[in-house]
Amino acid sequence: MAGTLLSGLTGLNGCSKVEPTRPNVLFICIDDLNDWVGCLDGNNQSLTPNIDRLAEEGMLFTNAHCSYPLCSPSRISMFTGLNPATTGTYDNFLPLREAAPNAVTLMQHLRAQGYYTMGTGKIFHMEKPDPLSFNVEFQPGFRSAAPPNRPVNGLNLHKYFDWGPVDVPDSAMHDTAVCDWAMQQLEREYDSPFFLAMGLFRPHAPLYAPTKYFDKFPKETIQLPEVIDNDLDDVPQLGRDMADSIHWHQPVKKSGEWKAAVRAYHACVAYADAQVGRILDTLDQSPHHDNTIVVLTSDHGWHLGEKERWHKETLWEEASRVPLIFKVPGLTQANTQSDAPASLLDLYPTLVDLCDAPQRPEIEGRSLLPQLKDPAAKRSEPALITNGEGNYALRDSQWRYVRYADGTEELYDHQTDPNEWTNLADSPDHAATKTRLAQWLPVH
Ligand SMILES: [Ca+2]
Ligand SMILES: [Ca+2]
Repeated sequence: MAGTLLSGLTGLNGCSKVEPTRPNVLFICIDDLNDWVGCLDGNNQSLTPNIDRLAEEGMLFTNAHCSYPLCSPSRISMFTGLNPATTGTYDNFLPLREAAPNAVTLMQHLRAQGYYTMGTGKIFHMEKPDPLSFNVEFQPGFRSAAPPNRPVNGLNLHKYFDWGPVDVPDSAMHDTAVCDWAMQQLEREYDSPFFLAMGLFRPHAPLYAPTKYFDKFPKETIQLPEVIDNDLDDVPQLGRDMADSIHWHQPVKKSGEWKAAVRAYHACVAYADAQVGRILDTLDQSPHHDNTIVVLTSDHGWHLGEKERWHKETLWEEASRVPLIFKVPGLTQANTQSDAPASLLDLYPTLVDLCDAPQRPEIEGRSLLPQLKDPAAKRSEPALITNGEGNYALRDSQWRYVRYADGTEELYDHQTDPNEWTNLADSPDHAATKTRLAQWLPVH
């Protein structure tokens, strides 16, 4: 990789000694953001001008997936480069250093290579600090303002499962303070390359955001996600159990709150996008703008009623697909896209390549450098998604293949069925496709 990002340094006395300048990294991780962003095709009412701008300036991976559709397992996997099945991380309760005591996180590895590493907001679950990863961490020490008289939606299903506007300025929001701190770090000078991770909590529930973001989405214009009746009829029992692990869909439907929830999700995404705009503007005006890689992603998606599901933790597209954008000065071309399958597991080896650090042998992801160099570069390896022990999905350019722990299956053809409505797993016509994909399942 050496040589691409490089601005050379001219030595003293006219002697031209060219030394590679390792790039900085600004890593933006948004919580529970699915494909409802303008630059992807998840929902055409999304308002995300700043995320879209980053996609226009860099490369967008249109078929990127988390390795686990839940906060902590996804983040542990992303930052250790290890599959959830390798570390046995299947819930939000096992912290990083218990799940993987010997793991060297991406930040820890870059730090050992001379990077100055900084983190703010939600990087690991519950904003748990990790002094081995970061030279410095900052948390604002307050939670976002919430509306009075909760639950606003009247449902009383869970304290987080609520939505509505809050009549406060952006400064009353936790993510605004996180972004303020990250912006201050970009305005400083450094003696070494830096890695700055900023974790935004919205659009994680509760779906509260300042009123002005709700005002962008007039109630009467809101469209519900496209769903069909009886979609779960051709889904194996373990999949139906995942969809119904929390019984929220019928109460949402009966209460008439579905549109309000969709509106609130859009509003929270728009609020997060505004923070992305602030940090990108700050980077553009900073001394680091020519030599800073920007990566933006989410830890997993979110269902808003598709497959009668709310929340995450399923093996379907809504829970696994995430935005993934790279802007790499001197490497990525503006406004390019890759439709090769990509996994958040790939971020570790990709950033190691881009930062000219040595790869670590235990890492299970695969570098996306071929795609960053050539957006048309193909990749036969599908993205692997785990949800609970022994339950997997594989997603390639055309197919989603799901195999549950009891051997039951689903197969969806995204060329003809982007909503994953028709399970083709029992069709003999597709036996070869299943066999080809199944070779990528983890071996126990
Ligand atoms: Ca999350
Ligand atoms: Ca179906």
